[in-house]
Amino acid sequence: MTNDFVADWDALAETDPDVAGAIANEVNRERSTLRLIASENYASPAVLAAQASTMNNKYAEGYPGRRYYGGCEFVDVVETLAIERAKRLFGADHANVQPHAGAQANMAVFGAFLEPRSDDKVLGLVLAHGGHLTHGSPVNVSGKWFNFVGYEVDRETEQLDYDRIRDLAKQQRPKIVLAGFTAYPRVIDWVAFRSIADDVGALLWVDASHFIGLCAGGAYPSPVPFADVVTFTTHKTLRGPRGAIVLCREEHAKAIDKAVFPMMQGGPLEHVIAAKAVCLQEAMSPDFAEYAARVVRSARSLAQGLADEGIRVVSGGTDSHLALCDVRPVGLGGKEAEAVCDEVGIAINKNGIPFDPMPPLDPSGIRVGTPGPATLGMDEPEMKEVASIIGEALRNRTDGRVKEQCRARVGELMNRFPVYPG
Ligand code: DSN
Repeated sequence: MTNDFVADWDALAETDPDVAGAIANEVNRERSTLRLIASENYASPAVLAAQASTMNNKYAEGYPGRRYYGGCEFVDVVETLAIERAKRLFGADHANVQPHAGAQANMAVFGAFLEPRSDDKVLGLVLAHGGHLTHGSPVNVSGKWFNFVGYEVDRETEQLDYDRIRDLAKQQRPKIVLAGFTAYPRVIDWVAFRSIADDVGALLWVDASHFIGLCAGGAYPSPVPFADVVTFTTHKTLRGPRGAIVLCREEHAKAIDKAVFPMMQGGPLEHVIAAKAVCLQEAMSPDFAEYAARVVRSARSLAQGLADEGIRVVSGGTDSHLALCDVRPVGLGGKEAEAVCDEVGIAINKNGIPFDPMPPLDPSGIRVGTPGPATLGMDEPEMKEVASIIGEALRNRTDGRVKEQCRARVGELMNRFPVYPG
């Protein structure tokens, strides 16, 4: 099989040196920076190649076999492959692979099941405790047009309290119970959520964006057997292109498909859907299961290492790819911690912690994650070293010489585990 047209770097560099230069700088930044942002990863060269294909050029409104344009026979092949692989990988009745991003996948759930500005309620975790902008934030359409009621984690354990969520559900009678979060490190009890939804006759919607790759690799419990609808992004732990997928039970398939197109989106991004098909295939391999296990064990190791450095790990640990940490015990806030880590070549993000007394733009915490380093092959010993570097840098944040040493230690790790080696 040959393809005599492939995306052409030389053509880009000649046509647009400004864009080409920024892309080259980004490759170098990725090669020299340790990626601990829990929602980021490295897509494989095969995934990147599919995205850079001529499927970019094709309009294909509709679904495979039912398009509004001619010439869709090959985009139909990739979209069908993506659909069938998503169904097989997760054991789902139905998959819609067209959402451009997680926010659009979540909008499709609203479109399928809710009337805007009606009494229909959704019960979701508040953003400040690990929810998401699209889970009812007042600045997002989810909170502007839909009626979200927030639950919180328990103040003592900093974990979900299923009895309290059940009580709130009985009081509020939501149409949808939403689980699945962006900064919640622990395992989520899908049986409990299913039973809460059943108790009040609600649908169970899971936003599995953060941990779906771990489910694919068998390292975190899958919500798919329990939920009516599951949305997820494909670029986080699943290690695919930027985009999203909706899985649902057969009875909701028509409503979800209509909500994605034509309600929320127009032409699908078939080059990205091709890349989604590739990442789904990759996620079926034994290597991927080993990867998912490595993500979780190295996150545990990183969390323990940070605790050993005097940083407080929210909820006492992690069962997933991320740890949420309260950095106040080492004498600073999340914003400064992010900046210090950045100076030594470690990318993390500041993050609110449950019941945070500090404001969102200068919160008490940081969020760290291992999907990126685990893709590079790093494991528990490297995460111990990373925790030690972070502890050293944060404690000695005013000492340029120590920070230089920390940067050199990060450089040594990045040399041993190269990003996109040539
Ligand atoms: N921005 C993503 C995250 O970092 O968790 C969620 O959309």
